[in-house]
Amino acid sequence: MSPLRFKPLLIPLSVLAIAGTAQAAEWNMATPYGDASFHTQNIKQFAEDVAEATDGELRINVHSGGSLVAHGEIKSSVRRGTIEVGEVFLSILSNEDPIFEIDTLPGVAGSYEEAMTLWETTQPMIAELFAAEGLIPLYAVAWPAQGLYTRTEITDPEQFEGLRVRAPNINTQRFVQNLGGNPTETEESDIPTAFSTGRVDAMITSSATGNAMTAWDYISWYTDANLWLPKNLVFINQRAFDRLDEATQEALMEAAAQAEARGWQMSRDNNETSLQALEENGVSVVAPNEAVADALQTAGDRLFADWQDRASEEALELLETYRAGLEE
Ligand code: PCA
Repeated sequence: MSPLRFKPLLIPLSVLAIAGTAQAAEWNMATPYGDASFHTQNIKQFAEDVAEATDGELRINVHSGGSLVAHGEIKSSVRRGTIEVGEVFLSILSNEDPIFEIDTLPGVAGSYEEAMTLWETTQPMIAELFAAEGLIPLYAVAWPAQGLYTRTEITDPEQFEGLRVRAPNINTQRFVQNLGGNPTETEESDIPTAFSTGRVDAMITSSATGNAMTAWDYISWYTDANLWLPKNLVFINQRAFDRLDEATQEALMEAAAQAEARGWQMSRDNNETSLQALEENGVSVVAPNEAVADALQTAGDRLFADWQDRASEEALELLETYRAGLEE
């Protein structure tokens, strides 16, 4: 093939100047949750929206379910720039700062409205902590409220004694301990194995994850305890962002804002359909009785007191601001 076949077009300099430095970019994104998760479905839609809004100038390849990077490595991989975009369960970062687990505390935000207000209040501090590491949060979406999945009905707090409970983060593990149980931290994708190998008897998670992980294969009861609504956070590498031209940056941010709004609605809808799916598949969905509710409350109060001891002044102030906002 003649090298002259692709003659460069003669483009006037003035046009080149207008075109700026735009260069198509291809980004990789790692997520911890599988394709059955509404978070992943929302992320895939987000990637499609970005490609469309930028005419393919920015393409995001989504690697779901920890297939590219394990959950615990996602944040550091985005920080290093090995990948450009990541999603994490925000509260797994609690060892870095207790602000990250403010959404896994009982009695703080028990509805979608409150969870959203909590996010709006804490977002600036979270963004600042991320910025210090060269990261930019794009958006966050809450999971449905967390509850307890068990093989038998929980009617008496004594049943928590020694119960081996799967938990998705450290705070939930502490909560299980406060109840008298034995917690194990397990990734969502490892839930079926944890049950089938007899490592756990129960789990704390949402209706959404129970449904996505076909909980009816290993448990029969879901105590819908409305514990808290924890969030996933999607974030990017700042340097990768800086390399984009302004129009692409704007399109990305616009798609992120849409993904946040869409994701919260998906979470509400998914909660409804998941509770239905659980029941249709033979899981009894029940509210805790008074004695169990009291035990959950006591365990929660302890968890909250411990958190207050660890939290920074700034985090405690934000909690106050949040609470004052709810009273308005
Ligand atoms: N599902 C995820 C995080 C919280 C949730 O509802 C999990 O259980 O791992």
